[in-house]
Amino acid sequence: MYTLFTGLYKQWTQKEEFYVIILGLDNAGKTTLLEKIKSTFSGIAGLPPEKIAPTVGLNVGKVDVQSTRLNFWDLGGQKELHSIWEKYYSECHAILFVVDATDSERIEEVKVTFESVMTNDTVEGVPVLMLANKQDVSGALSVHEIKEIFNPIALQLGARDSKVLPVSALKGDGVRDAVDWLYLRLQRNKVNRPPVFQR
Ligand code: G3D
Ligand code: MG
Repeated sequence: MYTLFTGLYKQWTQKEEFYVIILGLDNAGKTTLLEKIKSTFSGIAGLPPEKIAPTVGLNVGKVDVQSTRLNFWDLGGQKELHSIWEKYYSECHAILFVVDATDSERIEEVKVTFESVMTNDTVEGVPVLMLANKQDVSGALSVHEIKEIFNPIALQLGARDSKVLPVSALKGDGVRDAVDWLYLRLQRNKVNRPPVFQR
């Protein structure tokens, strides 16, 4: 009886947790996005943009969506740090890949980087959300244009969930939709990547 109750108690009080890694080149807007996700979902103001320094290590953010905890890991984008990304692949439940849609000069570099992430066996089956960031800037590449560029790579994604959404991490436009999309996909992919439970 005691074990039944403690079991039930655990079920009621434990929170499902998922880990989402935020990847992309340096300057894509990853840290700005993380701060916006935190302020959108916790109601507490995040760091103002002028206080955001280039990420050297790791920035983390926790937000609760319904009764689920989402932990975001913003990994530094500089090339030298890409080898660190791999260490997080096996533990992540989803990937947010941020693209600076105003920087068409670096699109080739983005493609190479995205492809190397996607072809890594450890992230097989993990839902991937690509964000076409900086949509507040006129002339930014649209979701349609980004899709055209990345379609050949998307074919390699196989049956996994993937999507491209427009956002402005700075203004917050599209940020809630992006996290909502992730939340649903994380739930749907539970059989492949079960959540962790922590009290
Ligand atoms: P990173 O963490 O991917 O390296 P940051 O990128 O979050 O540090 O952002 C890099 C620069 O892009 C910052 O500008 C930031 O304000 C800007 N930025 C991020 N998201 C957006 C966006 O949605 N719209 C616009 N217009 N700018 C954005 P600075 O000037 O501080 O380098
Ligand atoms: Mg950063």
